[in-house]
Amino acid sequence: VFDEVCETTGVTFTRFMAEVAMLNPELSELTTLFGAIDTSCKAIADIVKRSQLPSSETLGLEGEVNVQGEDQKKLDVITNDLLKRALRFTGKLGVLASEEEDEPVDLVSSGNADDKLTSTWDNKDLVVEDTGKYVCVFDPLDGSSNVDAGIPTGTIIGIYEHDENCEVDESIETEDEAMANCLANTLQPGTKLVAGAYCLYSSSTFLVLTLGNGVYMFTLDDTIGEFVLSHPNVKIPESSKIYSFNEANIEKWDAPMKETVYKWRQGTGRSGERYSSRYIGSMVGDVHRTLLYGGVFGYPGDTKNPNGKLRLLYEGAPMSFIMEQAGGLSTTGTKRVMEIVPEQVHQRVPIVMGSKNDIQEVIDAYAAAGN
Ligand code: P6P
Repeated sequence: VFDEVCETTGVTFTRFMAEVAMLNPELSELTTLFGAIDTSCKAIADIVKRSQLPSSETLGLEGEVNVQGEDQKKLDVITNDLLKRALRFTGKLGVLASEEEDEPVDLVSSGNADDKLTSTWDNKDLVVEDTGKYVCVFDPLDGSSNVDAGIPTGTIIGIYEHDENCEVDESIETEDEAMANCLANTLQPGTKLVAGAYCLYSSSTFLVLTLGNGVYMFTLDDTIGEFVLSHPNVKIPESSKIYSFNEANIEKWDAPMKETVYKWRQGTGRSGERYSSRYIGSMVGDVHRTLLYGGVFGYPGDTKNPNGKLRLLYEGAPMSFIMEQAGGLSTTGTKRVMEIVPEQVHQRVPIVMGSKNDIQEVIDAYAAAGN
């Protein structure tokens, strides 16, 4: 998939994707989608950075509550529409189905970015864009509630190939059909992902992706306005001494998870090392640190929320794909996250991901407990 130019630090994301398309003509449509993602991440980074200025128009709440019962922020809606518009410009979109639309929006003929942008705020965090070849699911600004405090936030993206069992075509006449078609195309397990990516808006702006052949990390160079390859072929340390959870919930966790973290705290776990706790409360930031420094990030199930908090489709699966491609593991404790077939678009998944040896210790603890 790649040749040495793709391993050369400093190569721009644009050049990287051009090389991928040249070496893999069948991926040319995918690289076009990533052109839209590249542009979107730069634009969102700028919006987030400027969002706290007094002059900013993006402060505060939109005044609506989304389907999850959460107050949506202006930034959520702006970044959501920005990403949809950028994807639409690829000229590939088949059907955009939204609970907000009376009729399915057939974008193939219009391809016009000024046509009615749809807000999919009934599908909090999720936008289903059916392309001619690909289905994109994404969380446009994960952790957005942290922006006012200057805490890192991110965009998470998963790209699936079209499920051949539900082709998009002009014969789709009703919104129900379009939604059914989209849902069928969307409810694919992580093992079907062709690409997983995230953008991290933090001390630097990063674009991290996998196409199933390793993990490539780009850093935005503001002077040239391009993402440049800073970490080719990222591999997560096999062991580490960092765990990253919201420990306020620890008493409610599953026993194997709880006991493993107790051992890590006391230095009586498999490595005999005493671990440190690092938790940002913003998934993209926590996963990024875990990829680079090693360790374990997770949101386990607990007695109140047996499936934890994070969403399978557009948080758990794409991030698990990246983690596995970097040599890490991602589990519910008893199941590989990437193998779970979604039943609902917003279903949550208990998830623990990170360094291979540490995650194996968790998996073995669940197995020993008979789970
Ligand atoms: P808690 C942010 O709201 C988010 O969806 C993820 O980015 C983050 O990992 C998690 O929730 C934090 O949840 O319950 O620790 O605040």
